[in-house]
Amino acid sequence: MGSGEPDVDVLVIGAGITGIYQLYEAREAGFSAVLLEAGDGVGGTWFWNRYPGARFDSESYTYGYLFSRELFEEWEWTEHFAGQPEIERYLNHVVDRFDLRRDIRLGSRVAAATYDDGRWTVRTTAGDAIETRFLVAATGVLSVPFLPDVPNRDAFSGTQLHTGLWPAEPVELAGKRVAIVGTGSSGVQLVPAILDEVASLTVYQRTANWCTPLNNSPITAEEQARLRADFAEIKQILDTSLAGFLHPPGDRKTADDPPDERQAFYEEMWARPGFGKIVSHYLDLTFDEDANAQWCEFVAAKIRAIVHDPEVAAQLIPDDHRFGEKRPPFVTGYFEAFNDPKVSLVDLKKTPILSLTEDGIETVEGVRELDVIVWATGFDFGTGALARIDLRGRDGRALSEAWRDGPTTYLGLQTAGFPNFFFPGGPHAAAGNNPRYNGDQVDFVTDLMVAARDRGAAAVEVTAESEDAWTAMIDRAARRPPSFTEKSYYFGTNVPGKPRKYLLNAAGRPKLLELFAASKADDYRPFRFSAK
Ligand code: NA7
Repeated sequence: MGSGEPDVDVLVIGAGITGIYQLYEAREAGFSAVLLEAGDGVGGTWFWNRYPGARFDSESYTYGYLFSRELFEEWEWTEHFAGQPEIERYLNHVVDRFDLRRDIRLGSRVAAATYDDGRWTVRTTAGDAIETRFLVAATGVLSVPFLPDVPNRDAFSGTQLHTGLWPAEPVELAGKRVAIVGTGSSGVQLVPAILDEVASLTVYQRTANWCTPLNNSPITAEEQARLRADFAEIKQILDTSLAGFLHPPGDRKTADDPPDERQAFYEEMWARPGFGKIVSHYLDLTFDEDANAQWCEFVAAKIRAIVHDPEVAAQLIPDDHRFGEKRPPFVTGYFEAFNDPKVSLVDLKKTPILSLTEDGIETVEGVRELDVIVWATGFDFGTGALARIDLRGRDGRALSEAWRDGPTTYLGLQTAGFPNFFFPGGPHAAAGNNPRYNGDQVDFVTDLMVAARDRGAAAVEVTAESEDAWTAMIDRAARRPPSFTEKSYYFGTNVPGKPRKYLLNAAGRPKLLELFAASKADDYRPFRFSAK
């Protein structure tokens, strides 16, 4: 190793929304680039999560790319919150529109990557090796499905599926007795989507979630025209907003409205699309316990009004966390589904799963016979994908070793001791609408690679001091409201044995943008450029 030029300047891992953009940006910056993708198609999250009902809960036009006005104008999303098939079509369109496919190798899973002397040698599970100057892991935060350790998993003779690994070929659910384990964003989307076709549906719920309506609708021709005309303004708002949404921020606190106006405001929020009901809510919603409790009571009353059986309604109302303490799911017809006699709810806190049997799921109440079990049990969030690659930086140090107690990063995109290695969209980055801050990171990573090239430096690496400062700030900020709490998988809580470390960017997107700008203005002082 180390002699001659590497095979490529930039190797990107993962053809999700971040990786596709990174490939585009690397090429625009004049780098030779290749992208390795484990799946048989592009789309990342939107390739793998093809379960019925999978869809955006950010507005489609705020989630898609903004780097090309032509792309924005020519692609017509059909719904304010597009479904998975349309999203997958969009990402394929982008790849073709910008001629990216020639540099994408599908079915190519990266097993290992080793740094030495200003370059990375990347090895695939098929045994191929590629040398690259820069390595960008756009491997995502929700890309490694988590399966709970249930006794006798293999004893079940029916079909088992995970929402995050849904097969490309149609899954026969018609007339089947189906169980869904897990009631996070995926589970609650799936329930109403398959209700009509199945013979019975049993929902295994460990924790009830604060679900509120998505309020999706088709985009009218008039709205399409307005979106096109407003591109510059939309981009400006999205590029400067706190969390990457178009929704206007709230402007008053709960107590500023008298009780009757407050009820009217809550109704207005309930009718808002998607994250509008958080972004545009009372300012103290997630800061003030009493303000939060009042909204929770409003949502609970809605659930009681929708669900006919009071006992079932009570089970569907969270009793162990505030609104916003965990990532709130958005739903279409979820609570209504429980009025269908073929749907039943099992409370896993009262009746935990004991094991699988040949015929179904066994709890203390006996065996429920099933044909299909869907695990909607989430992901090894944040670090899962990187942990599964044998990454070795300077002196052969393994990333898994460096991150034994949780990730340490600078701006959620690089870690000391791993030169020329970047992970936009990874741990310590997430701050709202994913593609917006991931895109910010890709822009910065590309600038940094260009800066290294311009200086004739073979290696660029964040200093330990910069990394320590950012990581300490994340850990500190994670303890302050209105952050998610340790009940959230954002702390790794759902995966046994995982360090309890905050995996989002608790400082938010403005801080990220501020430090990108400061770093550039300061000649990239948080980084060290070197000959190897
Ligand atoms: P989530 O939000 O992590 O939800 C996973 C669900 O699975 C949740 O209800 C969990 O209950 C449940 N779960 C997890 N482990 C178990 C075990 N061991 N037994 C029973 N139930 C379990 O994943 P999703 O796929 O729904 O959503 C992921 C993201 O996609 C979401 O945040 C959005 O960004 C889109 P728990 O609440 O932990 O008690």
